[in-house]
Amino acid sequence: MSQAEFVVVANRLPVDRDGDGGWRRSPGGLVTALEPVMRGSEGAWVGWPGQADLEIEPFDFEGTHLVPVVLSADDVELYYEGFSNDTIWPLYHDVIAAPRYSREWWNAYVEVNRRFAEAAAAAAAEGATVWVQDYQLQLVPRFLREARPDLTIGYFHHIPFPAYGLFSQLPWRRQVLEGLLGADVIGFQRVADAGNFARAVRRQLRYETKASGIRVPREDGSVRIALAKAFPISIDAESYVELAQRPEIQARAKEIRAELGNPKKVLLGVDRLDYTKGIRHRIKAFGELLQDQRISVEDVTLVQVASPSRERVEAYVQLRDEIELAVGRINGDFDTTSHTAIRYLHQAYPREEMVALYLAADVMLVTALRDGMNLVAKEYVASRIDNRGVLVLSEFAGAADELGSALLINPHDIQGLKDAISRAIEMQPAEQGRRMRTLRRRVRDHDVEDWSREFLAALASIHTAKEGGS
Ligand code: GDG
Repeated sequence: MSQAEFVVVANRLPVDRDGDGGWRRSPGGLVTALEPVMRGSEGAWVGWPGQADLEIEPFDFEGTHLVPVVLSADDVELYYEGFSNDTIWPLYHDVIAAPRYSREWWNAYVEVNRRFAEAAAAAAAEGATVWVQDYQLQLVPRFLREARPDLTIGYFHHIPFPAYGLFSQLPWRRQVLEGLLGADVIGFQRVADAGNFARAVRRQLRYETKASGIRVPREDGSVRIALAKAFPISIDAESYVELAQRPEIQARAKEIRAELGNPKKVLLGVDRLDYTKGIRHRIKAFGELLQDQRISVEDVTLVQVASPSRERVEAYVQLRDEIELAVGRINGDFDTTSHTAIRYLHQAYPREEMVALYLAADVMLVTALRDGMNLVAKEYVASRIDNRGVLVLSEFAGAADELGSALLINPHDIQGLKDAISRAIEMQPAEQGRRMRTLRRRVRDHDVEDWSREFLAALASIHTAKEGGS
């Protein structure tokens, strides 16, 4: 097998099984982000094909060499649903749900990370660049460096990195920090995440940091510099503009409003059904606005798309019950035979339908309690080619660092959230336009290609320094 100069390592391969046992490109943002880089480099992608116990040989797909990593049903339960999604996910999102610390899960996480690292080591050519993605694979950079010191290794962390007081709960905090520090560049969404990481490294490992550089001692006593820095991720803004311009999607947006009974204002939430997204807070604020008679169901409808997610993890089962109870109560209290308060959709939709929803929505509600970035906020903004609509955005989402012209809110402050929703509903077109133009400029000036280019440029400068013998 030929080896690749550029290798991506991610929990999932960038493909899904289609109905006929073939493969199709999966719709995710990461796949779109890396597509131009992969195409230009004839790279390899190491990841899980998405099905337990599926043993398949590496294969080529649209110019990328795909290297499947086998996960057994036990691995999926312990490494993925357990340690990744029931320990790291809640801990790194500021303990919104209680993280569970299980030694059995940790052991599986170590073992599976080692397997990913071995597959990546086998796929990479001498001196290649390897880019590891996200919190499921925090130990891979170190394992990879041990096996292949010739490689240049990058890691990008898509979710928040918590403050030291929380991070230090993790029984395996040292191993995780050492795992990440195997990388030459460790990328985060926000400046604050990179800062939290550097502080954890100083406190736990006693390494020195200067600006974004961390001095990591090697076994031979010499020191190398790892870079920990913010590289805020973005979207393929142009593709949202293109979808929003399509007449059939604009027509669908009108149809959606008509199907809702042509209310004066449509509010929209789009999230994976996850406790980090603040869906309950949003629903509570909306219910109280109805209760206070500040709005009525004839005039205002909330559409909440909650796409199914992690349905075998207990915290998600509970969350779904709570949300559905709250929605049922509010609809029971306020619906009329012709109008509904909350149109709740526990389904996933094609991207075309998402853009039609964005165009149909006067107000977009992003009320995350903690979120690495939140791409939905950027997608809404990119889609509003008419420069209309209001984004209500949580200051706890990474996107708030860039999208300061949104109505920024603290989702825990229900009164403040209610006032912001009211203000959004009443905002005049001139103010909507002013804000939306600023938001759109930011998203279009910094799209996902800029993100990957900037990250890879940082990696390349380290690569060059290595070749220069420093
Ligand atoms: C993680 C971090 C960070 C959702 N429902 C449907 C659908 N989606 C799409 C959205 C968006 C994506 O899924 C969700 O991205 P988010 O950024 O909002 O959130 P996470 O899934 O939690 O992503 C996050 C991100 O990684 C990238 O680094 O921003 O902070 O948590 O693109 O549109 N897409 C379709 N149908 C759905 O029903 N087609």
